Amino acid sequence: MQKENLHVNVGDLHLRNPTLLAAGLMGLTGASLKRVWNSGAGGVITKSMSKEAREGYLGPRVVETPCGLINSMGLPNPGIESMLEEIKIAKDSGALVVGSIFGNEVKEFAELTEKIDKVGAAAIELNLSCPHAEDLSTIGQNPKLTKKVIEACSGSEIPIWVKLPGNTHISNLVGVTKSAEKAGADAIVLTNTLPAMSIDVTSERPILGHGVGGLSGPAIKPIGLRLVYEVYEKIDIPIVGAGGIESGKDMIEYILAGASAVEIGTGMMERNLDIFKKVCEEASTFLDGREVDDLVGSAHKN
Ligand code: RRO
Repeated sequence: MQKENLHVNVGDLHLRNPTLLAAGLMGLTGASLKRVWNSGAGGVITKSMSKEAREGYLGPRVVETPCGLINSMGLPNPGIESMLEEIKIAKDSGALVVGSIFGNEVKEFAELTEKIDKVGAAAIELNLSCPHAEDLSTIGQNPKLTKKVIEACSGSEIPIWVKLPGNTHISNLVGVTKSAEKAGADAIVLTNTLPAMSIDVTSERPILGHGVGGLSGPAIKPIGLRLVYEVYEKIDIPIVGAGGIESGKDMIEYILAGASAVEIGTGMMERNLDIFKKVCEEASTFLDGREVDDLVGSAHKN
């Protein structure tokens, strides 16, 4: 049962509650997307998809830290054509599906957008921020390139969300978000995982096969929160928050900072798939009858 006071809008897109499955976990098959939707998420985001299949990096691909995970998956996915079938399966179960994509060049983003649009996804998330994907990592740090990618995708009928990196100086990040807004983006997603690493003292080598990866989980919540807070004051399009959300209180903090909705990924390790329902129940108790929509950005009030 979805609580009425948790309904939110990210621009024109209505969500039954503010929790979304973050791109990366459980997002490769229709069955897993459907499972997360049936567990109570307000929407589910696919693993980032590319034109051609990718194997990903050599393992180990994930390492645990005291307050989060570091991953360097290497963007593994079976390619857009087979992912379209998975999206259809998830959609047929009633799920609200957001398609996350990345391209090797601007043209590829446009091609992928067209395909996601046609399959009936609710929105597209342009992943401009994988923290360990060489050239791809830097698109979201470059206002001109970000604008180019968004403009190339502007033929889309469905909203375009832009997932940006959190490891950019705030003045640059604000520049990128303004550029994205100008280019027609419908929402900004902050933040992807943050570049990090772990070293094994016995072998005296990095633990991850790729060396460096992206840190997620509670360690990055205060960083994500601050980015949402600072960017909220500078742009007029909605923000989707991501980074370390594990409880209703975490979600409310992001909403007060200025997020209209939040993405949850690593939190599933702690609280399993129940996390979406639990976060909603906890937030609803806290709201005590108030509408969550009314709290967006409230921390900015004098
Ligand atoms: O697949 C990955 O290694 C990955 C991606 Br695409 C991303 O956007 N963020 C991340 O932490 N890992």
